[in-house]
Amino acid sequence: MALTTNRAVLDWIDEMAAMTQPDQIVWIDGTQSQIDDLRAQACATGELEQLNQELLPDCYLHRTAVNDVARVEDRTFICCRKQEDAGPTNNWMDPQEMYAKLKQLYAGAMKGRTMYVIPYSMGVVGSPFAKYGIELTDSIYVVLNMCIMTRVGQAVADVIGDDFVKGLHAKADIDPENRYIVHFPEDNTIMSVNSGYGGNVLLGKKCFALRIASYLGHNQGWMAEHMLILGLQNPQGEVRYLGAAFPSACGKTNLAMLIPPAAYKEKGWKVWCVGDDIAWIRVGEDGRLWAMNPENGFFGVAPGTNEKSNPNALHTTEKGTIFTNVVHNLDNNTVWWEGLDKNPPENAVDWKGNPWNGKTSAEKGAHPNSRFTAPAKNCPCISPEFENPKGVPLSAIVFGGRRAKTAPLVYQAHNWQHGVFMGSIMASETTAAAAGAVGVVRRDPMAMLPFCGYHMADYWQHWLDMGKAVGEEKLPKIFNVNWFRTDEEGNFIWPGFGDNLRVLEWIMKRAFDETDGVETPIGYQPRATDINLEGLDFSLETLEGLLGVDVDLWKEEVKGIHEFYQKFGEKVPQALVEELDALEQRLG
Ligand code: SAT
Ligand code: MN
Repeated sequence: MALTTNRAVLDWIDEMAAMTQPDQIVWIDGTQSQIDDLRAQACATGELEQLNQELLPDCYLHRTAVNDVARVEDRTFICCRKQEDAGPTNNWMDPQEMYAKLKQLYAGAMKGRTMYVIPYSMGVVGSPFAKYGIELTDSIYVVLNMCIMTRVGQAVADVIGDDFVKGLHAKADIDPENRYIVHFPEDNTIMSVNSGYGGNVLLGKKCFALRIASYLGHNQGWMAEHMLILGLQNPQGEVRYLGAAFPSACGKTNLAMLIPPAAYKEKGWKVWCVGDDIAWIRVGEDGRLWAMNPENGFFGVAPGTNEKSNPNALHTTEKGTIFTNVVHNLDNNTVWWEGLDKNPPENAVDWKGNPWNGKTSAEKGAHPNSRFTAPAKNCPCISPEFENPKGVPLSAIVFGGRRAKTAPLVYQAHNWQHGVFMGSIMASETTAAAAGAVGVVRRDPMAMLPFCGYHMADYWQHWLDMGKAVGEEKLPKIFNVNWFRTDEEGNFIWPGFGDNLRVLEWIMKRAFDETDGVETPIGYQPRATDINLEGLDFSLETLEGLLGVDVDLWKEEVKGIHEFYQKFGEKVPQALVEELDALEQRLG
């Protein structure tokens, strides 16, 4: 039974069904009995495996096809009418041409299968800042993941209007040669085919909440950003919020759920998680920037998550969680991944579905981009503001990436314009979150390179315009961090994880003018003695090294930025060109 009588919705579903020809159509109301039923069906076909219900209640395991384990940026398209609106960093094809191509791939793709209709909301249902979508999919795995990651069901169908985001997903043959993740921003439409992997198929996430939403935000005066949101509670009990943009698999989930080092915890410091991946940012009634998390769960990287690195994430995954491409421990029917503990199972199945012995196998058991999909409400440090439709006011924005050299532990922008420049020149080593080489430094402005739904230079201008609209007084202060500097042997120098709070403390003090900063060629920095090292075995000298700005490396960096900006030609905002010139001058 359809959950709505909305003609626009029903007509579109009819059209998609005529093309894909499913045997039946099932509406997803998100009720427990329906979810139980779908889980049972998926277990019967092997799509899911039920895990130990005593140790991991309501938890399931899924393995994707071996060729389908990450986002595919080279097969991701922004199809707007004019190519120049997509810009040089997006793949583009003429919308009519792309629709025609996809039509062939979707033709009869759901024959013998069920089409599930998922009405979902990004944001709290009914709130003025929520946006609605419908995803059609022939995958139960997608349905169950969407039921964790978004708000699904009748309540959404009741409020959905004509301007919903249309999303069509068909697994088809999981053929990598015919895999397409396509966005038609001018039509509010997303089409995904031949994949079953998270970022390619959970269409509410990167496709809607970043690519389509960034396009909408540009037109409507708000922002969709690849940012975690956290609240930092100080010993006075005051909670101050920041948003932080890091590329995929660079520790957003870990930072968002950080547990303070013992010396901080005793004094009353605490981190509250509002979101770990996506922030929608608007100008609030008080004229400040407010950020809300449109998602309802976490799609986090499993490897490296452990009792020490992120106990909150680990506890979040103890119930109601779907694990994808991790190790299946057959002795107790639980899961394992590299970096969980030092005790890999011997009687296990690896992410490819092959027998695996953690003691003797030379190969990794879990895929480096293996994931958990876990409900936000499970998180022990979920913010009391998580369900607040307006979100939280931002006092700071933090950019960061993985850089073995060049970028210091932390520095602060002179002002908003300089901060936008800092975001635009972000660079990071690539990770397993996307198909392709890992560990190559590439420019990833605001961590949005794979997610910006329009021309990147227009996006930078939008940041500058938002700054103008708000005014310097009320704007969050902008910072850059790098937890990933390495020594000669390639070891990380900074301990990271909970100790990152030591840097966040300085950031918040600066945001509230409670400490001074030292002027350097790239921005304001703390003195080594300004970072509290209490309870940490870390020398001031090493910290000085981490804060150091190597002028020669930075001159090289400037050359790279010039080259990068050239890609965008005349479109680079003049303000950013001026910032680059000023940086060059300060470096001498
Ligand atoms: O695979 S996702 O795009 O959902 C996660 C990520 O790469 O950030
Ligand atoms: Mn992400």
